[in-house]
Amino acid sequence: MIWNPNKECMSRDEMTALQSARLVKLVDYVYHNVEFYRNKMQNLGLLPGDIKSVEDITKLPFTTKDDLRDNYPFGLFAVPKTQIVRVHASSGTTGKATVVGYTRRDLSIWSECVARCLTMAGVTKEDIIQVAYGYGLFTGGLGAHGGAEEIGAMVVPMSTGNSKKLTTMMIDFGVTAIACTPSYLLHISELLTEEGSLDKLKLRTAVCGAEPWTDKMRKEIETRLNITAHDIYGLSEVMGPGVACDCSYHKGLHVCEDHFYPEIINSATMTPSKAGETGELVFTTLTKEGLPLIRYRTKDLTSIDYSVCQCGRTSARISKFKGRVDDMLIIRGVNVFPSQVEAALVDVKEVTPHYMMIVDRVNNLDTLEIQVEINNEYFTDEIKGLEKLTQKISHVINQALGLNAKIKIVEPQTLVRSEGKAVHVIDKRKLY
Ligand code: DLL
Repeated sequence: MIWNPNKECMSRDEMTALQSARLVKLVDYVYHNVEFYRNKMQNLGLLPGDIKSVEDITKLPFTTKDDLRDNYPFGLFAVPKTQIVRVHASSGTTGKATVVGYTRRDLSIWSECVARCLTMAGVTKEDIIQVAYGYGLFTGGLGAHGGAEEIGAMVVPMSTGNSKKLTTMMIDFGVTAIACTPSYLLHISELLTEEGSLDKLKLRTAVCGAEPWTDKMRKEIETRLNITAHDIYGLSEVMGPGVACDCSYHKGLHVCEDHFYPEIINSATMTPSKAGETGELVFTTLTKEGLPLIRYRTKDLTSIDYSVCQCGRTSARISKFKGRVDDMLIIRGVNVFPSQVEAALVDVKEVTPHYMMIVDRVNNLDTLEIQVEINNEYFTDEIKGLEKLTQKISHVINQALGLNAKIKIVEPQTLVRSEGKAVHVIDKRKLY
């Protein structure tokens, strides 16, 4: 088991050799099993034999979220549906989800990667771990769950939505580890303080991710709860949580490089960035069977450090994320694109496509208000049936985003028109 903390780490040369061997196999696999990649490679005049090592990776085409959307739902799967044992899905840019399929082997590798991350956070089979990421199509809940079971910890599959029950069980069960978003953990810390139960807490460690957070926020969580907190990264298209995680030195997130080959590119020129430079993170999945991806553009901005970590691990480390290349927002752990709101509003005849999303953080929980302009035809001195219309839009938005938003209908011509690129988002959240 590679995640065993006593296992010796590979040298850089050994890792590169393993990655090259796996890449060669992968390219042959996608060429023969995924029409999309076969076509792309043929258009570039590439044959599988042209890729001999990771040094040749730049010859290969990129893959984007749009490619997944255009091949919705299962068009990029490399195996027949009978070999897929689970699917997860994440928001697409304009409403259609991106669907990810896993074979039994994919699930087993996923659990191992998460297990490595939990091990970095000090989780062992002695722990009782609450998984408070959402279970369902989102990869957080079931992903963290699989890794915790792999380690043999006692898993409490809380999911999200009932904080009172979570704090009660945390105390009653003597929970020692938790996996959830960092903002939610801050919220939980406030609840525990209000309840006066901090001194009954057995919690030691937390594995937080799915949204950006800073070292300052980590220290705040650690101080409030008297625990250590670790940053876990992942994205559904590539796998889910467990692609990378930080160790107790918190000097970047160790990438599970034997399964996910990282590159940093300059997204303006689409060329590799210089060593240590910040750019867009790109992953090639080296071992996935269900939905293998070649040079998938994550849109996340970071840099890579290949030096050996103080913890002794030799795996490449990505720095904490510095933002995104696109306009994706993460609200309560849910990925939201403004274009999804626009696409949903087009179907509501009573309103115009002018809207403004106001994102804030109250008591460490994200809030979303969407202001929508009523259509002139439906506007009189008082907007008729305002309550009903608000409910209708709330429903449409909830269906589109998978998230509740407060809807505020405003008079025609109220929202600011932009002369340049339209501004649809005011994000008041402060990442401290
Ligand atoms: O958020 C998977 C996940 C679940 C990761 C639980 C960690 C814990 P998606 O919903 O597809 O998957 O969202 C992926 O979320 O491209 C980043 O922009 C952002 N993200 C994920 N983890 C982190 C992190 C899951 N630790 C997108 N720091 C990614 C900053 C993160 N951003």
